[in-house]
Amino acid sequence: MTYTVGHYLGERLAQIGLKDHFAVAGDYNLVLLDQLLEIDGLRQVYCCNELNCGFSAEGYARANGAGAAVVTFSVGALSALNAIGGAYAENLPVILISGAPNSNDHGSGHILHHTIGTPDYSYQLEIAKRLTCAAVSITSAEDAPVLIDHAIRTALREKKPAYIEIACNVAPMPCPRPGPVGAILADAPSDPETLKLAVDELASFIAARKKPIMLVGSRLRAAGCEDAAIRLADALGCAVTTMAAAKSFFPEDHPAYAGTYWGDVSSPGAQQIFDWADGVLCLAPVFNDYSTVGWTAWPKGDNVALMDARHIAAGGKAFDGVHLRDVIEGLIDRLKGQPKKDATLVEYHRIKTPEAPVAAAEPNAPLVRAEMARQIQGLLTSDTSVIAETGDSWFNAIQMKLPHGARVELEMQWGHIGWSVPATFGYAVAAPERRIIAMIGDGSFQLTAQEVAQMVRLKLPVIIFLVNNRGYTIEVQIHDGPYNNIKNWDYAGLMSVFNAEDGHGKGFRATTGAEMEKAIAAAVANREGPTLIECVIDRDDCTSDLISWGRRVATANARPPAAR
Ligand code: DPX
Ligand code: MG
Repeated sequence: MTYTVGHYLGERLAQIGLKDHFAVAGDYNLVLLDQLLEIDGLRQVYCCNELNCGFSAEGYARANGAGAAVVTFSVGALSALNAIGGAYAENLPVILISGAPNSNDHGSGHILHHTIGTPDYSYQLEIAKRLTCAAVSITSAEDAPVLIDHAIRTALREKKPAYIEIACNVAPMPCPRPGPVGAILADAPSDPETLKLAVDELASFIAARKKPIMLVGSRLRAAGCEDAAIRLADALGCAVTTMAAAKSFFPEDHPAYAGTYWGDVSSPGAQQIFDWADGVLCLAPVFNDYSTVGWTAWPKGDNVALMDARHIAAGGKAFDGVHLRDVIEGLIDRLKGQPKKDATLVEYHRIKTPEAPVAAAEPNAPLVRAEMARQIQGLLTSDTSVIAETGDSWFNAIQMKLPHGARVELEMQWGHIGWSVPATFGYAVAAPERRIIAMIGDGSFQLTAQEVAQMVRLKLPVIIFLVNNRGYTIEVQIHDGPYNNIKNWDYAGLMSVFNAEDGHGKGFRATTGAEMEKAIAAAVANREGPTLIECVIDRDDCTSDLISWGRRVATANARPPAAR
């Protein structure tokens, strides 16, 4: 058998740990898909459309570390690029692979189908360059290995998406086999001198403070430092808060865990202890309008040390070219034998008011949000992953108490409604051993609903809580108008459409606590496919956090233009 460019790409994907890749067929990628099918241990998984294909790969990357989506030129790739923007925002190495025009057509003056109708096909590559950390176009087999390796290596290092387009006639061309995977995994080490200086600075930052606190940020996973953060917390002894988008990046059963710090919508006691601290170690944070609650809670100034994946800023100094994990290890080493700086943890336990468990609602009373959240909370186990969509599902998920090992996935930087359906599909493909729960609003679901059919196809026992509150409730709280009302669907009924003649998905509508409980029992028992539970609640029945946060974000959005 001739070894080809397509094989090279497929083998590299398998080498970096991909067992699956997501695809939508089109004539520019068919031959490439044939080549990829020939790679041992690499399954081809199909999606209903390219936006979903990109988000499926993004969800897969959340569970597996990296993902790949294969699409056709322009009509496919331009849709997938939205999800690639999301992967960039969310720090996930997703490789977008697009079939491309025949190499002989590039520069020929030919006008081709699926293009904008001009003979210049470079526009897709140009767009991809803005949304990825590496974008390459392969029009000859000779150049393929170096270009493929460059794109994949850069994505893995930067934890950002990359783009590879392959001319449709080049995919089956002969190509050498790839070498050891180490060639694309190897990373430049921290600069030892800078590392020492950065650790010195952070050690004196801590030494000069009596009440330090840690803040775990949403880039911590991408920095590969979740375990290191736990050891740093143990070494310091202080309280640890997490940012909303970093939910589950620090174990909530850890004795130092002090809840979600999110300005006015922090979990009980977290804002008070954060404000009481005299120094904050921010681990890989992202401070945007959402995470700072409309710029009202933005930790900055002399008492803040920023510890990013490759960059440290503390005490008015900046250090580049160091890996966060090396910095943390160095710091832990310095803290050895020193008394614990546990003031914030001690104080947190003093001020925290014990939360009363939510009482079960009257079983036959109309379903309310609090009862819905209570029942979902009851489903969480140490092998559960909750994928929570933009909307009040964010706030419901952030308020959950996570048992050790439970994970929450949020897309708070990109915030594309509809993300969670394909992302849940991709996540479930990557982690079939976990209990996977999706929480999705009705408005969001309408964007990407068809991907539930792929969960049916692959018999994935995902549980979807579809919140039917008849509209865009988060938008209602920020700024209401007729555009926030949506056409109602028979969401539970959709499952029979997706099942068709051979599926085993189940759909239920819950209008009371008792109905929801019954539906959950059936969902847990259904191992042959997804179960969608449509939870019917009132249009204004949302978390109080959403109302407070929404008001602050709306105020930030409404700032008038500055005078010139
Ligand atoms: C929009 C949002 O029903 O959830 O809990 O009812 O709000 P809630 P739904 O899924 O509604 C979501 C809706 C319309 N955001 O409230 S958050 C604007 C928006 C976006 N992404 C895309 N288009 C519009 N975030 C792709
Ligand atoms: Mg809604």
